[in-house]
Amino acid sequence: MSAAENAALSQEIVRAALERGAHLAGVARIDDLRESPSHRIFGLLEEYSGVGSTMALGRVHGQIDWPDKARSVIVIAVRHPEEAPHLDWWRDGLSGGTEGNRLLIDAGAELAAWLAAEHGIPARVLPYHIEKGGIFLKDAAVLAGLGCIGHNNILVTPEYGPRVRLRCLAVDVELESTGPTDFDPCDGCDMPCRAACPQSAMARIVRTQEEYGLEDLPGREGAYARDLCEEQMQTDVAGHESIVRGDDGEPGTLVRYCRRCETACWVGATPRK
Ligand code: B12
Ligand code: SF4
Ligand code: SF4
Repeated sequence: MSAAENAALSQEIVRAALERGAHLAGVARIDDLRESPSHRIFGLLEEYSGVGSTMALGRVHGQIDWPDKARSVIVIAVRHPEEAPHLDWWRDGLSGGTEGNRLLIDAGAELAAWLAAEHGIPARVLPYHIEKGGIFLKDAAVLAGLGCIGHNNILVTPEYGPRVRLRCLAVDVELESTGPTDFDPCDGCDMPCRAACPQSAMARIVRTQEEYGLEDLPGREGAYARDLCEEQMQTDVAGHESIVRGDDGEPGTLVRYCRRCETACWVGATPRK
């Protein structure tokens, strides 16, 4: 495939993803991802077993299971606007955990079917959890040109700000990358995202360039304290709502995790009426 054909294929894939329910999409190269900040720093950080992680036997700290033979990932994003908060709520008995995750899983499956049928390219939707073979999705999204990492330590997109959730599909074909972009709304912003945090998780520098040998640190300059954020997640778990599970009618829980650093960002916010 010539370089021009390759670039055209990436653009065609992005269009196909948007037609299948994704609100944003892009392509990143696995070789670039391997060198990206989260993948580089992961093994250097203290081990983490809180919310967002899962048990997997026999794993080594810092282990990433790069998908076999994969050369590129397709990143898809679904928006989670504030006026649809239910998209983000974790319900027992809901396949995918949240309604937003279901939309991502369905869009990913449809895109994989299209890639196989139209181009004979097998694609695998990667798991969410790193421990189950997932990769760091924010880095993939930045490299695919969807946006940048903000002072709130999450992906900020020009269209929807940080109010998106992400998934990746791995393909064995080396596709032209669609990013990165030089979009940077944080430059000069007075950081309402940080002020909104109930745990002051980004109030001071907790990691330094000297310590990690990396310029791109959590919260950009090392200001994101994962342990404080995790404390809020545990508070949110404790404050769950009791529900009846949709799948088997058994008692279950609904958890609304904190997302104040996300919703306080002005970028892509839906104008209030
Ligand atoms: C474990 C996890 C958590 C844990 C630990 C978080 C952590 N950051 O360590 C907890 C439960 C605390 C958590 C909290 C939240 N999470 Co979370 N989490 C994850 C998960 C599963 C892995 C993330 C992780 O461990 N990162 C590891 C460490 C190494 O990196 P990091 O601290 O995130 O910082 C890195 C980046 O900032 C990046 N970086 C910094 N500068 C630059 C520059 C460039 C160029 C690049 C490429 C990268 C880069 O490199 C840093 C390392 O230096 C991902 C899903 C996934 N598979 O990726 C979702 C994910 C990151 N979470 C997400 C969200 C939304 C949240 C919350 C808002 C809670 C919520 N309601 O969902 C908060 C936000 C906290 C915050 N401000 O960062 C979304 C982010 C969406 C977005 N817009 O970016 C993800 C992608 C899941 C999804 N469904 O899409 N999360
Ligand atoms: S509010 Fe948004 S634009 Fe401003 S610093 Fe925070 S993430 Fe960046
Ligand atoms: S998710 Fe909540 S606790 Fe965690 S950093 Fe954002 S505002 Fe702070």
